[in-house]
Amino acid sequence: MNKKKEELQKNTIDNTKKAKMTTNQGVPISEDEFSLKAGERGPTLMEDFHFREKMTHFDHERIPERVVHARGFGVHGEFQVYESLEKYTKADFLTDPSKKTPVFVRFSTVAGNRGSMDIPRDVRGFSTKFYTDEGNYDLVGNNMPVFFIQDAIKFPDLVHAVKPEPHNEIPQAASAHDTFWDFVSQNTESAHMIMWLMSDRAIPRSLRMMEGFGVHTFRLVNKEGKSHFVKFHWKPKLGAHQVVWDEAQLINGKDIDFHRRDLWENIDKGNAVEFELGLQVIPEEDEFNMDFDVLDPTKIWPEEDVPVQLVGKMTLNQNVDDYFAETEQVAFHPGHVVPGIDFSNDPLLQGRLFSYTDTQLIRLGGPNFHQIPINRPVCPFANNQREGYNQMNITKGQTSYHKNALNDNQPEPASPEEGGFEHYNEKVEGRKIRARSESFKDHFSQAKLFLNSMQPHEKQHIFDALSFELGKCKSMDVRNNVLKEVINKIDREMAQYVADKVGADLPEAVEESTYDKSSPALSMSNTPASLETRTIGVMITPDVAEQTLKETKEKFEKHGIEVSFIGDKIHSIGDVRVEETFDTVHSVLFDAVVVLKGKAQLQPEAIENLAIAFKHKKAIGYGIDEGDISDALQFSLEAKGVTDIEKDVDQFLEDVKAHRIWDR
Ligand code: HDE
Repeated sequence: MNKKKEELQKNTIDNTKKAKMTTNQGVPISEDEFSLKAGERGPTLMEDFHFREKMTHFDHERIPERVVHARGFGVHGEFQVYESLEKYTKADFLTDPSKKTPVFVRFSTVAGNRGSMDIPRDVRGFSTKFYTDEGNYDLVGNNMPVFFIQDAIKFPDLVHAVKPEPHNEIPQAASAHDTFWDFVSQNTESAHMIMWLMSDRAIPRSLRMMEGFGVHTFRLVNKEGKSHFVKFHWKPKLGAHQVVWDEAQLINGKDIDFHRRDLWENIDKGNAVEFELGLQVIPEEDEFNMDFDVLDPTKIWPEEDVPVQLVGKMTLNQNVDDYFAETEQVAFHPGHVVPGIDFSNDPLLQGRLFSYTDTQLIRLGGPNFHQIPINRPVCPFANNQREGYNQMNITKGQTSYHKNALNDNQPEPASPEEGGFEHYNEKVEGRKIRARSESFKDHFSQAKLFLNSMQPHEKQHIFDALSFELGKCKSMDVRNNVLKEVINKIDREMAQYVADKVGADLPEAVEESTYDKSSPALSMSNTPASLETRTIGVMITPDVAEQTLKETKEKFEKHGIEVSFIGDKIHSIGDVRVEETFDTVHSVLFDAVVVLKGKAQLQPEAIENLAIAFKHKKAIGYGIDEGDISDALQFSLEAKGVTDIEKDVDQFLEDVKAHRIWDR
């Protein structure tokens, strides 16, 4: 148990243990079925304190959901740095390789409500709270390294545009509507982020299989006071993988909880979920050596120019005990930093530094939200901030001010040498001005860089996603504006394709971005691939032999693959359980499918599931005891990625590992 989990025990109540039911005042309850009435058929009495308490609590059980990132899922884990990073930072958790720092991570979608589906086309939040010995450090990032806007003052506008439209609250958890695309056409700084959002990064296969990014440029400051600019990355051990858009839409219907279930179950089974922390570091003196402004959050530092150094590993390994108490009440803030980590002047980051505490005040009901168990640091803390709603601490002493002579100035600030936080001593000078720096003006080069870096199938997915999204817009003006102001300026071929698809005007050829660099690290095709924790749905006819089932299971499970048998009903064949049917699952819920046929004919649902798996470019395996299936199927057994698993299971496994047969 890590230090934070241990600390949480103080507030953990185990109702699964034999416990007598009481009121919140601790009074034992003799009966919990009937309210207190004047006569069996009479009115309920006001004096029924048990009824009143139970109902009042229920009436007040909801708190406001987060204004963005409302739907989230949290897990515990720990982080360990590989080697001391003291040349860059004095942060204790980044300089002591023997230290295991507890973490709590909350993954989220951005636009949808708390009850929305797991795979809309959306950005994913990736927030990490490190409970360090020097206080909590929050890395509140996303699964995309850039953002839509360059200045925080535009955030309410962006969010109002992407959220359901205010007059009818349609659509839920989707950017495919007029107000969002209108915003994009009027705010072309979003061009680069739009490429990410239209790419497969926006529909991850699993929360365990996506990258994370701190987005902004931050600072690392070492003991000597020297500062480096830094970009933070999380690299998933399993690589970054996606589903396809048609599949995502089906999954959202078949299993709205697809991502959280995947994470919960994998952690529950003891499959460690691992991410490596990566740093891109440049010395402060190199601030002006890039062909963009390092303060601009719509720009990446191409990994080929500034390599990502992998400096530590985060292992997520424990589920929460109580979703509300932990995941819903956790309060992240990019301003929660520790000595050795500091901010840059990125105007988006600067605005975030205000917003996050402000939002917790309304969401968690007052200034003492840091005392909620999940938010409490694991190191000692002391100051003069007493009172306020929901004060949980009883602080001794007559004085609650500094300086004082009555209590010897306790609690006393620590000097930087003693570990006190010292803001980086940056020189700042300027006139007050509402303006954007000229150096933020280039909106299209890196959008083009991203497109240049895609494999053909990835590029096609972007074109198709744009066609879907603009096709959903009702306003012709919006479609035309996006094409003219954004798409056409990034890439002519993309403009031609989309204009044709959505019946919009093809804008006149303009000087599109001529940026010809590419960055292979941006393509998801270049991330690690693995068989571990992959899922295979094995569809069977009712007469398949027990032995065949056992052998098939064995064949896959030895590679860490999870096998589910899907039959006409839930039953046992010998010792083997057929736990799923076509009522309970679908091929979209698996990475790959296999069909095992005995004498009996394939069910129509199996044929349909296979066709959909084929369409979604999944590996398909088959094993036929008797007869033939080629006539029943809507694709050829000779097609790429369709394999007889009795003859060539290795080929099938290769295809599963490759995730999809993109060139089928
Ligand atoms: Fe957030 N963001 N954000 N954001 N954000 C919130 O804080 C905000 C931005 C991110 O799991 C809110 O506690 C502003 C960028 C994540 O609990 C709110 C701006 C990035 C989460 C807020 C941004 C993020 C939030 C809503 C523009 C990636 C979920 C609830 C200046 C680096 C945290 C809350 C969790 C949540 C404001 C832009 C990531 C309103 C004003 C850029 C992962 O405070």
